[in-house]
This record gives sequence, structure tokens and C-alpha cells, in this order.
Amino acid sequence: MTVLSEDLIAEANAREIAALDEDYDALGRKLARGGLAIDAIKDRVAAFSVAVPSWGAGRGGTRFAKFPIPGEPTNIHEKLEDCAVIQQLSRVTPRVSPHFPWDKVGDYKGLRQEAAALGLGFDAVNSNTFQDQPGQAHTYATGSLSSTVAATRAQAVEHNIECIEIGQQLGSRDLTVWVGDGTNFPGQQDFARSLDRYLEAASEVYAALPDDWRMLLEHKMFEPAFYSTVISDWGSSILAAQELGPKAKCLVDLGHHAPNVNIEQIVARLHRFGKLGGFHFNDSKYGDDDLDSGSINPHQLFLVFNELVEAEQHPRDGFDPSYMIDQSHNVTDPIESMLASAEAITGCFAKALLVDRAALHAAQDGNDTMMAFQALRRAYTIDVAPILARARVEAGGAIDVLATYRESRWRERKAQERKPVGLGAGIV
Ligand code: RM4
Ligand code: MN
Ligand code: MN
Repeated sequence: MTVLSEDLIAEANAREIAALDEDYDALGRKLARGGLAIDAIKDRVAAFSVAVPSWGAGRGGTRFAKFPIPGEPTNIHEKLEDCAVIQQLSRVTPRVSPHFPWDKVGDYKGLRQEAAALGLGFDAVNSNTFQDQPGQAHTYATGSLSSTVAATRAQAVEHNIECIEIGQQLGSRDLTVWVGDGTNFPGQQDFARSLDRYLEAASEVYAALPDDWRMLLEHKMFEPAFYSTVISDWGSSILAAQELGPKAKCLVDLGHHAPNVNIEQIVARLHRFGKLGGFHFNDSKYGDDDLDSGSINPHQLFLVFNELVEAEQHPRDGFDPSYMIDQSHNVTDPIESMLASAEAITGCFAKALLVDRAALHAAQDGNDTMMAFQALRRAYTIDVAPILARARVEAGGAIDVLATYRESRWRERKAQERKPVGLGAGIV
């Protein structure tokens, strides 16, 4: 079952294929001069994938307002449909990362089948202990895994274990844990004891992990807490992951650092200690802006992938990071944002593959600073769009994902079928 008409995609591609062939061949000749086989790069790109967040399928909002659009999804079933559109066109987003209890249903085996029928699987399950739910026994106003209240900590542990159980039914193998725990005032909580409480509660979650599962610890510098956060940075994250055990890894959300922090270096550090577990891709100008990947600082995204390709070639304790988009689409159609973001992410991966690593390493070893930098610059400035488009078209996707999506009139059609979303505020 396909969500969009295959004929529509084929017809759109037919209009573009001659130009693509020309561009691909020209790029192939250019890369061959540098000793690179374009088809081999294209095959690596074809094997690349990044998960999409279920919550990213709806229009996001800020704490001030949310501006829904007609036809946006209102439940996990409709979100899966939209994610299937992204996958059908892009062919790089075959998995959806669900968030609980936002995506709660009665029958998870059924949900898994529903997703499979749409050509989708499930990625990391995300727990939510940063928000109270109707009827919840204990508030998270005092924190969750690090709360001073034992019953609240127990409730947060239980929720994470429930997420693992749901994830097992969905075919996931990672639990992503981001807690909003922290303080707004100096003196509000004791830094050491709040981390102790977090570690103790997190170890109970860790103990419930199935053998082949990982617990991905996601750090974030601030927000919702604005003075201190319990797992605020990669240092706290790796220390916690080391204390919890080998199945605990660190997840890097690109928007969760202090401005100007060298994130690519953090990637290299985490990998060095076998603790690089995954990514949340987005872009940021000021803080956790959750803007579209590569829209603000595409060079940083490239440098991150440069470290990832380097890490892959030098696996320390293995190399298996899970890649996911985590964005809030406040002013765009979420499908369009995720199509464009998936392309930006895959493009940076492709550019990182083009880096002449022998030249880079030789320049590094010889302290030839300019040529080391040029090894990166040469790859960064190559337009890899034809490689991405060729990989997509060979997999049944669209050459021009955005134009084909608009031509499908998906959103307009859904606006007739789906119930309108209420106004309001909030991140999702
Ligand atoms: C957080 C963090 C988490 C995401 C929530 C919605 O800032 O990025 O990954 O689950 O937002
Ligand atoms: Mn995130
Ligand atoms: Mn975030």
C-alpha cells in the first residue's frame, strides 16, 4: 500500500530524469578525477537512513502560541500516514520514533502492523516525564527521575519501563531518556544529591532493559529549567552513561548545547569512549530552537558527519549511532520540513564520504594546516544533489521531493478528511 500514487511520482520523475542523468554523469566524471567512484558513494547514500519523530509530523509551537494548519495529523495513525509520505518520496526515513504517552494506543501489535503496511518501522521510544498527564498520581513539578519525592521517582521509573515494554511490541531497541529535571533558583536543590537521585532511578530503568536494548541519555543545557539542569551537558551524560553500564549511551541533540560549542568535537570524544549512541538532528541559532536541519549552520552539520565517517572507519567500541530528526515545525508544513531536512542530513553524510581521508590524515600528520582544511573544504563545496536524487529514484522515490509532494496535494486532501487541531501553545 502506498500513500501517494506511484504514477504521480513516476510522471514527475520522467520530466526530470534527463537533467538528472546529465548532472550525475558530470559529477561522476569530476569525482573520478579525484579517484572516487560515484556509484559506490551513491550505494552508501542509498543505505543511509534517519528516523523521523512522530511529534514532528504535527505543527509545533512555542510556549507563546501554536498555529495549526488545515489537514495536519491529530493522532498517531494520521502521523504515521504523513511519515509514510515522507518515506515514499525521500526513501531515507523508513522509521518513526514514537513518544509516550503522546502516541499511546490500546493495541501496539496492531500499530506495528499498521506502520509496516505503510512501509514503516519504529525507532527509539521516547519517554515523557517532563509533563503531567491527566489523572497522574504524582506531579513532575519537582522533577522526575531526580525528584526529591520518592513516589515521583518511582512513577517516572515505571513510565520508562512501560515505554520499554511498548517498544518491545513495536520492534524498537532503544529507549531515549530526556528529563527536564532541574532548577530555576540558586540553592533550590543540591547539585550532588539531585544527580545521585537521578542515577539511582535511572539504574532501575537500566535494569529493565532487554539484552539487545540501549538506553540513550539525552543531555540539554537548559529549558524548561533555567538555572540548572540535572543532565545538562555531554560531561554529565557520559559520566551517567559510564556509571549505568555498557547499554547506556549518550545522545547528542544538536540544539542542546551552549552557543558556539564545538559539537563535532563532542561527537569525537563520545565515540572515543564508546558512548556515542545517537543523534537528534535539527538546527539552532540561539538555543533549543528545533529549526530545520542545515537551515542555519549547514557547515556544522557537515563537520558532525565528517566525525561520524571518521568514527565509522575507526570503530572503538563498535559504531552504531541511531540517527533521528528532532524538530519543531512552527511555520512550515511539517512534511515539507522533514523532506528538506532529510535531504540536508543525507547531503552532509554524502559530502563527508567525499573527503579524501588519506590526504586529510597526511596533512594532519605533516602539520599542513591549510591542506588539512582544504581536504574538508573540497568535499563541502561539492553539490551532491545528483547523488541523492539518483539514490532516491532507484529506490522508487522522487527526484524533486518538494515539487512532487506539492503536486500530490496531500495536505489539501487531508484538510477535507481530518478534524481540525485546536489552538493553544506548547512545544508539540
Ligand atoms: C526536548 C528533547 C527531546 C524531545 C522533547 C520533545 O527538548 O529534545 O528529545 O523529546 O524536547
Ligand atoms: Mn531531542
Ligand atoms: Mn530539544
